[in-house]
Amino acid sequence: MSAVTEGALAAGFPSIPCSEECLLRPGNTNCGGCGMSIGLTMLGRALEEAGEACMMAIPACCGAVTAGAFPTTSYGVPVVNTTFASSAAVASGLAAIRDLNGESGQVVCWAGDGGTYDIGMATLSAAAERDEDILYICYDNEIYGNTGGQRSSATPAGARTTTTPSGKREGKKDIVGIMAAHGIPYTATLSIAHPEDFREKLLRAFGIRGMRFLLIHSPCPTGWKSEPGDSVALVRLAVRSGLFPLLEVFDGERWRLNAEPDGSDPAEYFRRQRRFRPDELDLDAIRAACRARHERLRTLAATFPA
Ligand SMILES: Cc1ncc(C[n+]2csc(CCOP(=O)(O)OP(=O)(O)O)c2C)c(N)n1
Ligand code: SF4
Ligand SMILES: [Mg+2]
Repeated sequence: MSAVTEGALAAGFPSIPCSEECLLRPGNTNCGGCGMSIGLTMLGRALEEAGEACMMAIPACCGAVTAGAFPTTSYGVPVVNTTFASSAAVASGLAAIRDLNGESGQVVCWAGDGGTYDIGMATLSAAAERDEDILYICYDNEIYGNTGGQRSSATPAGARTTTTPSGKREGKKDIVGIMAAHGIPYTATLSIAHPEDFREKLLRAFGIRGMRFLLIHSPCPTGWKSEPGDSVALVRLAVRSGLFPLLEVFDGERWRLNAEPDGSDPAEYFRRQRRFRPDELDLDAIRAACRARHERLRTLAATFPA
């Protein structure tokens, strides 16, 4: 733990008001069009709106590099950089210290898909099982972005990465189903293309005690081989075509679907990213899978409503 973090912990939660000091400062080194940057900015605004202090635990990922070189930082809140495997455990410890000190505020674990779906899964599952009072947010760019774009278990089938040069064979792991199966108070998916829904879910999550898990679909122009200016349009298309459903699960039992596909063709989503070869994809099977997934979610939401 760094001297800065120790000092921040000793002094209690930060007194930095978000109105003067935003969570993600300008001038950071994130790529243009990075969905993570937009997600962090939206998180900062929601914290400001709710008047919530915040401390973050960030494992190895692009979000860790965002901080920059000590003693400067691009974050306006205290951050503990953790190993991949320990981020949810470190966040649990920060929450325990917060509670022992009688402090308030959000302990946010901000992690990539590699750190969530793969390497941090053991401590994430353990924190969920203990129902730790932390807000775990996974920004899912569907690759190990920071190390040049290797496949993770969040990489969709067909995507070319440095370790799947002919396209990944397996589909995405169902992380939402896995987290909901822990019975945690709140699980939700968010898109930076749906800012009102994004804001509402963050505010809802702040108001819930216990383990909360949010999954953000996070475009990565560098790894997706897409145009930076296309980032928001791409993830909007993912929601509209049914590739990335927006949903909430309460206590692992009650389901709510927040958006219906509008008939947009997933083919357009694949066409605009050079990580895919649309002619090699079975688009009819993908369309059918999207329809089937939404049918199942509609049934869950109707049978077990939130
Ligand atoms: C145990 C361990 N293995 C590998 C690395 C190297 N490493 C650092 S960041 C990273 C990629 C992280 O991917 P993800 O969690 O998806 O975040 P992203 O980089 O995409 O933002 C890797 C493999 C590491 N720091 N620790
Ligand atoms: S590599 Fe991707 S996730 Fe990382 S900073 Fe660049 S755009 Fe963002
Ligand atoms: Mg990633």
